[in-house]
Amino acid sequence: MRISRRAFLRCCAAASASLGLGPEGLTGLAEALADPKAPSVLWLQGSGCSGCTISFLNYVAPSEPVDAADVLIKSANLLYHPTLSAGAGESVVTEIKKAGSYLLLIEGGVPTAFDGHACTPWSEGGREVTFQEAVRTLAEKARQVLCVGTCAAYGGVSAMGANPTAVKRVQDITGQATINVPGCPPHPDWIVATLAQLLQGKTVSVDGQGRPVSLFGGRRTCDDCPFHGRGEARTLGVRGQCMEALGCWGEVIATPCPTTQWNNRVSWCMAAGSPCLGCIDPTFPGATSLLRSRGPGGGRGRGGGRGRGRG
Ligand code: FSX
Repeated sequence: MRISRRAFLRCCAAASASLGLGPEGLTGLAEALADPKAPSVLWLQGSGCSGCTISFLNYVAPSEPVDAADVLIKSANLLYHPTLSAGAGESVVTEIKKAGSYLLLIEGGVPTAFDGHACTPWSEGGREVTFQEAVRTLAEKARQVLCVGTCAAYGGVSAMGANPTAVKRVQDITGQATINVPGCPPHPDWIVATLAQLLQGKTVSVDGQGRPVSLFGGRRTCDDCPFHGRGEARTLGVRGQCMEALGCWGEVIATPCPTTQWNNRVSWCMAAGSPCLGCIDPTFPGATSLLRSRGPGGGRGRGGGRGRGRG
């Protein structure tokens, strides 16, 4: 089944509409994709749980394209994705080296201990290429680097605690600012909406943490939460009540989660009886330690538990 550009545009339109981007956000995308010089998409995976890819693959729609693989493989000129691509090894490296203009999507943090050999995506002529080397080399030629998920953007769970492989965020490796679509994992609509803008060659307006303002610069999550002000949950798993006393991050961060929801708009954290853990925040998951240290009703400050080092 081949997906038409028209179908891809419908997918992007749905994602953009759900994010409040409006149809103007897609203006010119058809022309951009029809341009033979349109950038390819190259996706790399480093230190993470692959949940970012799984989340992306969870994109489902009632009409074509029915899933994210259709979007990437058949509509967006996917050059390589470690999970989706059939090719691997030296043949892939050859194709990657031939790439002209491409967008580099990176999922997962970058291990730097052991000269980077804790993560080796491929070999070249019998030599192991580290993820660190691949990121640095390919980012130099990329039209834009897009970090998919909190691990790539800020280190995330991959860089927490003892961090024996010395995982760093992508920006620390490339020395260049990245566009960050955080979340552990990020919502598939967030990835598609940002990718659509980049494919059009548009400038993505970002905040001080590299996050698209169109996604993360709006109202506090709390403001659109249907449970805000409805009772006060004192234990995890209680549904339909405000989670503020449990350390919910909804009052200090802005995400479209209440409106986009998750798993094809079936549910989201608060509806499932969990406070927002702040997974789009650069301090995540250190921030969630607040839940353990404070316990139920343990105050609403956001001072302690933050500022985890980033190597
Ligand atoms: Fe990290 Fe991606 Fe969290 Fe997992 O690979 S952002 S651990 S959901 O999936 O990088």
